[in-house]
Amino acid sequence: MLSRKSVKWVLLLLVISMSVFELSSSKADPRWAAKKRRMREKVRKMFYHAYDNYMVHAFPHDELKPITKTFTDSLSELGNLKLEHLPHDYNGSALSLIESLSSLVIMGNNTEFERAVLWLSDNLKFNVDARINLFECNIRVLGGLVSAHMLATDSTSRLVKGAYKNQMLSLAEDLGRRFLPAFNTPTGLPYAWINLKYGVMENETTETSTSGCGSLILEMGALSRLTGDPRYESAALRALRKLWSMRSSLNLFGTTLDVVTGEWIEYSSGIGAGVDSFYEYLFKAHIVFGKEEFWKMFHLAYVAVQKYFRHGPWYHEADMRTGKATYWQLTSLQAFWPGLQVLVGDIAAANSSHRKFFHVWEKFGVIPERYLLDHQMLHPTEKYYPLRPELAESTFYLYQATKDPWYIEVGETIVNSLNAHTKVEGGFASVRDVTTMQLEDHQHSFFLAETCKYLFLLFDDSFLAEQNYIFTTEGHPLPVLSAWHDRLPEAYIPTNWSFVKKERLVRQASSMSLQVCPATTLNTGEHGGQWVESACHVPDARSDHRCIADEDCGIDSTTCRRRSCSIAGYCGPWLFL
Ligand code: DMJ
Repeated sequence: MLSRKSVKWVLLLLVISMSVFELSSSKADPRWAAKKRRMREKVRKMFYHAYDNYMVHAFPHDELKPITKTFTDSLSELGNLKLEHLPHDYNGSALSLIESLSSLVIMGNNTEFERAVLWLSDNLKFNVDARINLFECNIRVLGGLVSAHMLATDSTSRLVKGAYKNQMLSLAEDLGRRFLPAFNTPTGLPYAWINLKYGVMENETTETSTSGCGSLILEMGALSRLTGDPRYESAALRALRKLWSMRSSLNLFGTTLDVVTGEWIEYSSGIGAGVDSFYEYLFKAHIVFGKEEFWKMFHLAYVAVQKYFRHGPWYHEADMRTGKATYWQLTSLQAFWPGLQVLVGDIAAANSSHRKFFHVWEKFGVIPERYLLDHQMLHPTEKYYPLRPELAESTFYLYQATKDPWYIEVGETIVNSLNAHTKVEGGFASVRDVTTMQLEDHQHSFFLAETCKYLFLLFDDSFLAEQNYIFTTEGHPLPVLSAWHDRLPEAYIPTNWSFVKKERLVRQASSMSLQVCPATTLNTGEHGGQWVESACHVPDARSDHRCIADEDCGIDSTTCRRRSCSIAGYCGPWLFL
């Protein structure tokens, strides 16, 4: 099994591989550098086309309708498929502006960031009679505000002196307080819906999703750390622990459940809709809060996903009780998974799945919401593409880990498709049907929060130079702070990696050949320093490859994966191979 020690290695290797390629590959090549600059400017233009149109035609309402150049107050509609209990007197919460805050900072527009922060400080109110989806409001609004607060108060003096008096945090706290009644259930699992003014409504549905109650910990945890009020983190943690206790003997979860009885409703699940960010937050919470508990949960859950859902590079759904495959479907949300795998260090697996998702993008020009793998056809009612970010997100992570210029080309294809198929005079429109490219009058806020941000970061990651960040599931950066960790594991501290600096590093083959290990030229090589060796390679403790425990085995030089000790006592390939 992959031990705690192994994950340290995996993370260590990931960061090494990032630094290795930073020194050696496309960045150093002037043609790629010029292309990246050109593409960065293209993405910046896309962002401002979306943002400016929102500000002109929709602000302070929630989202832009780019075709009719009007607005929708969609915060109350998010996740509300049947559009039930819609408010009569709700005029929006400037959702797209909140979602744009961290993107503005990443693109270096501090003036607009400040303007937005000051406007929100004076005008945003949560005391509104609107029934909202806890998960959506948490990732978009609470996450947007908490992240903006941290960006406003870091050491870079982004805001004019004296202009900021923690208003984003006060707003976040006000919102967080309004979330708390949702957790008042016999199980501690929160209701999926809450009225911001009146709390949980009478006869409210008790059905929620796994991601709905399992991916609140980053935003609510950060809110507690920032305010000193432990209630937010405790509520999210209690819900997460309850959810964890509901796993099957195979360490699998369902997709929907009842918050009052604590029983599963839908036993089938995968890594897409209704579950995706649950896995993501187990791992990211481990990085942000340094808790061993999150790692242990993630590890077991990840192994179960790889065991029961994975079919080559594809992921299907399975019944949590039996592990038997249920639905063989590709969904566009699944495309985030390779990005998470990069963070974990499972880069070869990430690369092969990402490649498949990209092929689907190439085939249709964008990614359809659902594709039936067993029938090789589009789902009859889910042929849409609502400007989702997941493929761009994974492309960004894979480029960070490998610095392989192939991912720059992938990004270029994504940018070109978005401009060719979804750009209209009044912004960017969702695709209703990928077979006809007929458009729909909706620019989702995550286009500003995530799609444009990840594309920008793919071509220009200077924002990441001084500080480590974890991006929430909505793409809002939270700095990784040692003060938030119980104990910062030594392997995470870059100053301990002196051996990396000594070596002259060169780039290896393109990931098109599936060789994704960063390479290093060692001075001891037979051709005077030309011997190319993987920088991931850590030899086994004994040269005969015998072992007693996983710790005796090093890192495989071609897959960059931790080797494990077999029952027969030999170091072999890593568990996930
Ligand atoms: C975003 O709101 C978040 O990434 C969420 O976790 C699921 N996906 C949408 C965008 O596709």
